[in-house]
Amino acid sequence: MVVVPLPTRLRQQYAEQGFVIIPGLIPPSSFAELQQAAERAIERTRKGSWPHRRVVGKQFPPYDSANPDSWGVQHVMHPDLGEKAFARWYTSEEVRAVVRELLGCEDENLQMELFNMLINPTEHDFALRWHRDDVKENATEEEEREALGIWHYGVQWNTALYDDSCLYVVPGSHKTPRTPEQRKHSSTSEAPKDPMDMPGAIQVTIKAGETVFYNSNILHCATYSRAQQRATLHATMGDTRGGATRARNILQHGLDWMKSEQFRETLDEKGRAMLGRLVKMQDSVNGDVGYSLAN
Ligand SMILES: O=C(O)CCC(=O)C(=O)O
Ligand SMILES: [Fe+2]
Repeated sequence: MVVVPLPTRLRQQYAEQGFVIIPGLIPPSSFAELQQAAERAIERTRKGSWPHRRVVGKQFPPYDSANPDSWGVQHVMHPDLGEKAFARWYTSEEVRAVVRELLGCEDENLQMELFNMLINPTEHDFALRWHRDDVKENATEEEEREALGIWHYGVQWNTALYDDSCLYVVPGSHKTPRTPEQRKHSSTSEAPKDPMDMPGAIQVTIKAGETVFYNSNILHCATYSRAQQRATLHATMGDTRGGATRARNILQHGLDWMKSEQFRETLDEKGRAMLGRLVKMQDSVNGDVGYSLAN
């Protein structure tokens, strides 16, 4: 019998299904610190004193501030937020080790990207339609195939600080264009009445402390109940071997602040190297990258 080592199985499952759930990414010694940092950031966001947020009514960037009810805190590593625990965790060996494994790369390829937090709105329920993060809903089958064919150079993840069942995915859909039936369920800007009407859909449940890593071009959607507490760390990391393939998807969130010396100073040596790779990518595309999806 051939015994496949665990890391390989993880990577295989990620490659085949487009997502994988793993426990223990937050060491017990960091859990309380992250939860407290999250609570402070959420409070500021809901009070309106943290301006970088995802608002009810806007599914994708650019977000505005028209609605005070928020479903996300943007840029949690921003030096103005003053919560160093976030960058410490994002650049930690625990996180980097899993990302290296899933991407099959080395530390020297890791590119710092997004780090946001997804939270429950408090006034309204909200939901995101079925989508792929960087493929438009009206893409032709050929355009979809082409986009999915190059989407190997980064990974996205949700790490739950409280139990979280908001996300739905269609396993395996990161590799293949939508079927005509799946296309019907993902062609408008409307969120679904019932996400489970999508052929192949499953609901993803992560317990506090668990992480779901996913290919952000897997077909997915999410529902947000104002009655269900959510504080889920939501991040991406890239692989420099992809060049600027992820530029639009990442830079559409507005990452100029990451070029500041003030931010750089909050990072350790590994973090600075990861940041340097992002800045290099940012400089290589110089200019307006547009938006992946329309609201
Ligand atoms: O809420 C989630 O877990 C998913 C969010 C999402 O799909 C997005 O921001 O594009
Ligand atoms: Fe998404």
